[in-house]
Amino acid sequence: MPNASARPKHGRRTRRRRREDPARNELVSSSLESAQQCLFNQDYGTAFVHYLLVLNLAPVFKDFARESFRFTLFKWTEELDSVGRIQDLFDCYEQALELFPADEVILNSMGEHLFRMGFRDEAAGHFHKALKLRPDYPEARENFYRVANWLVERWHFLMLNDHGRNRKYQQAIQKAVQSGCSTVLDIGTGTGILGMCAKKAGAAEVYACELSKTMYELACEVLTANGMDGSIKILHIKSLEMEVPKDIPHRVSLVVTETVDAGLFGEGIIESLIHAWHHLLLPPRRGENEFQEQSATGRVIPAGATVFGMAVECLEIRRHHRLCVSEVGSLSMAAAGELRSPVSCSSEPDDSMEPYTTERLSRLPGGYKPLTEPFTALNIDFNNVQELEGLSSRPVQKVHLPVTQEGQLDALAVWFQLHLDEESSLSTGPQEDTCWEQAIYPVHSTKGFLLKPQDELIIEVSCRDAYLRLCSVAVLRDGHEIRLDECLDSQNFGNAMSNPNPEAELCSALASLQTDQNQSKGFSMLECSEMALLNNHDYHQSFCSALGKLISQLKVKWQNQERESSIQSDSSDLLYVLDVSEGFSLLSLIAASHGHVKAYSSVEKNKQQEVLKRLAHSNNIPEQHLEFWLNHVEDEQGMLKRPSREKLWSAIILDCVETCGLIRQKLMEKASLARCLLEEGGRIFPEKIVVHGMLVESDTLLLESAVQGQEPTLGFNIAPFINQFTVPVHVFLDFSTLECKHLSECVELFVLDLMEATANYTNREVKVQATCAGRITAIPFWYQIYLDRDISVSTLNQNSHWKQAAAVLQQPLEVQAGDWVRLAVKLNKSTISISAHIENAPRPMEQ
Ligand code: 44T
Repeated sequence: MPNASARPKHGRRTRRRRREDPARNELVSSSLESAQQCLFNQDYGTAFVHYLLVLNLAPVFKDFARESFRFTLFKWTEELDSVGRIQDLFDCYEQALELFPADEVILNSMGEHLFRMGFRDEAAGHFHKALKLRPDYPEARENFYRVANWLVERWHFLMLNDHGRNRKYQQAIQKAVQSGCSTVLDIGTGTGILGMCAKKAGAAEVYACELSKTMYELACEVLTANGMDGSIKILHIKSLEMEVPKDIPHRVSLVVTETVDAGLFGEGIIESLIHAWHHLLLPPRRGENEFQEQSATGRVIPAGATVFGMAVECLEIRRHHRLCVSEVGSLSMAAAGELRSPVSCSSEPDDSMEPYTTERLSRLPGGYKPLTEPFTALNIDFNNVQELEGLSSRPVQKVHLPVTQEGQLDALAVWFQLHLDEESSLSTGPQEDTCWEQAIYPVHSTKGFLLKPQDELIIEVSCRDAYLRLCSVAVLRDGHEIRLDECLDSQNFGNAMSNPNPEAELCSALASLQTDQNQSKGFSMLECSEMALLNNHDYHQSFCSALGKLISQLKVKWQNQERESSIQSDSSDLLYVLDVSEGFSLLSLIAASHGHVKAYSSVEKNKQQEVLKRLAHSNNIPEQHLEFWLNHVEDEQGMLKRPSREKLWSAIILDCVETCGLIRQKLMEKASLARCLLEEGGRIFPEKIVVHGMLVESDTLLLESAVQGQEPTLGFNIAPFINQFTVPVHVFLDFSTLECKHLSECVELFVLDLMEATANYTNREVKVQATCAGRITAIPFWYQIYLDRDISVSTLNQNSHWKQAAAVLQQPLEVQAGDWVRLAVKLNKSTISISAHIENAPRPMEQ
C-alpha cells in the first residue's frame, strides 16, 4: 500500500489556513486519518470519499496523498467494475481527474476502463493525453499503439499520400470557389484538408464539422499550425445535428465531403446530404439555362457517383465466409447446421450483420477470377435531393449479367467512380493504381455451384437502410432459372461436398427443424476469422495428431501405474482437457473424440454451444464428455482454475496468436498459470512459439503507416500532426501479396517457451545478413506454433486464418548486399518491438 501512513509536512499555507479555519482543518485532518484507516481496512469506497473530501478542501495535500489516492481509486473502481457499477466507476474517475487533471497514471487507467467498455475513441484520447504528459510512459504507449488504428484509421495516411486524389479535390474546390461559391462547409473534415483548400482558394467563409473527437482535436491543431484557426470555424459535431443559425450563421453555397467508404454509402453520405440540402445548403441551381448567381445557390463536391459491380471466384473470400470442408480434425461437420459469416445481404438483416466487407482485390492471397464483365449497379446525383430521398424507395433492380468465365460464384465485388464535378473523377476500381479497397458482397448459399459461360447471373440491386445491397438471386441456364438460395442442398450439383455419414445428415436436418427460439434463424453465425479457422485443415489435423499422441501417452502411463500398484482399472477414469481458445473452437471436441477424455470448451455463445453439442452427438462423443467451461466460472479471473475436482488437467489449449498477427495479450501470464494446473506429464498446447521475420523494402507499408516525404500536403502542414498516430507495428498484413523486395532470408527472431518459465528472455539480439542492396523499411514477422516437439503449424501458411504483422521502421535503413544488420527484438507484455542497426554503423536507427 503506497504511502498510506506517512504524514504530511505542513507548509506555510496550511498553517495559515489552519489558523484561519480551525473547524475546517479539523475536518481535513480527521478525514485524512479516516481515509488512511479505511485504506488499511481495505474499505476502498469509504477511503475514496474521505480522500475526495480532504483533497477538495485542502489541495495542498495533493502531492503528499497522490499515490495513496491513486491506489484507492484503482482498488475502488476495480470493485465497482466487478459488480457492474459502470456509471459510478466513471464518476469516480471524473472526480479524480478534476483533482488531478494532468495525472498520466489516472488518465491511462481511465482509458483502459473506457477501452474495455468499448469507448475506443474516448479511451484513445486518454492514452494520448497520458503520453503527451509523459512520453516515456510505457503502459500508456502500449495502450496508445493498440488503439491508434481505430482512432485515426490507416486510410488517413493513404489518402494524404494519394497525391492524385488530393490534387483532384483541390482543383474541383478551387474551380467551385472561383466560380462564386464563397461559403463552404466541409462535412467530415478529418485533418481539415478540404476546408483548408476552400479557404486557400479564396472562400469568404469556411466551416467544418467532424464527429470523431480525436480527429476534431487533430484538425484544430492542423488549422492552428497553418494559421487558419481564425478563418475556419470547426465544430465537433455530426453534420446531421447542425442547424442554422445555431452552428453556422446561414446556409452555404458549397458542401465538400469525402465521407465515403469502400461501399460508397457506409459513412452515411446519403443521409448527410439529404440533411444538408434541407438545412445547411442554399437551394440547388434550377435549369441549365437559367442564370443564377453561384453564391445564391448550393452545390456539392462530389457531384455524384457511379457504382460498379462484378461477380468473382475467389478462394480467399470463400474460406472466410462459408464452410468449405466436410471434416474438421477427425470430426464430421455434417450435423453442424448452416454456419455463416456475419457479412450477408440477406433479406432480414439484423444489427449483427453487415452487408459487405472490404478487401483490396489486387492483394488477395491467391488472387481472384472475374466471372462477368463489370456492370453499372447505380448512378446517383448528389445535387438532386429528390433523387437522394428516393434512393431507398427505388424498386429493386434486376440485372442480368452474362457469365464470361467458368468458375465458382464466391462474391460480388463493388467499387465506384466519384464524380467530383463534370470534368474530374476518382475511381476505386480494382485495376486502378490507387490504394482503395473494394466492397465485397460474399455469396453464401451456392456451395460448389459452378457458373459457366452462356449462363446469365441475375442480381438484385437495392438500397435499404441507406446501404447499397447486392444479392445474386438466380442463374439462367438453358432457359431455366436456378434459384441460388435453393442451392443449399448441395446434392443438386455434381461437385458438391459429399457427406459420408447419413446419420449426421439426419441430425443436420433435425437441427434445421428445431423450433427453439435460438434456432429460429436456422443458421449460426461465425466471425470471418472463425470460419477461416474451421476451414484450416492443417491446423486441426495437427492438433488432432498432437492431442492424440499425448492422450495415448497418458493412457499408457496410467495403465502402467495401475499395473504397478495392481489397482483394478477403472474405465470411468478420464483425462481432462481444457480449451481456452477465444471464440469458436472445435479443439475440445477433437480432444474428446479420442475417447476417455472429458473436454471443457470455452465457447460462450449459446448457439455455438448448440453446434458443438450437435457435433458431439453426431460424432459419437458422449454428451457428458463435453462441458462448457464458462458455464462453470463466474468471472474471467476464474478462467484457468480447474473445476473443483481432484484431477489436474492433462492438456490446456491456449490460443496464442490473434488473427491480426500479434501475440495475444497476457499469453505468458496465462501460460504460467496453466503450467501450475497440469497433471504430471500433462501439457500446454502449444508448447513453444518461434517468431520468424525478414528484412524487406516495402513502400506500400510506409504509405499506410505515415504521411511520407518532406513536401507539405497540398502546401499545408499536416504530416507532423497525423504522424503522431503512427504505430510501429502494422497488423492484418498479407505478406504473401505485399509488394516488397526481400532483403534477407527468413530468420528466427524470438522463441517463447510456454512450458518452461525459465527459458524465456525479454530481449534478444539477432544478426541478419542482407542478401541484396536496398532500404529496409519493415520487418514482417509471423509464428511457427509448436504443438509438440515434432508437430507445428505456421501462421504464414496459405490456409492460415492468421494474418501477419510487420515492424515498420520510422527511418528506412540503407543496406548493401552482405551487410550485417543487428536487430534488437524486445518482448514486453506480449508486445513485440524491433529496432534495426547496421553492424558497426555509428548511429542506431530506432524504429
Ligand atoms: N474514405 C476513403 C475514407 N464523418 C473514409 O469521423 C474509401 C476515399 C475513400 N463527420 C474514395 C474511396 C474511399 N458529420 O473522420 C471521419 C469521420 C467523419 C463525419 C461529421 C458526418 N455526418 C460525418 C460522417 C463521417 O468524416 C471523416 C471521414 S469519413 C470516412 C472516410 C475506400 N475516396
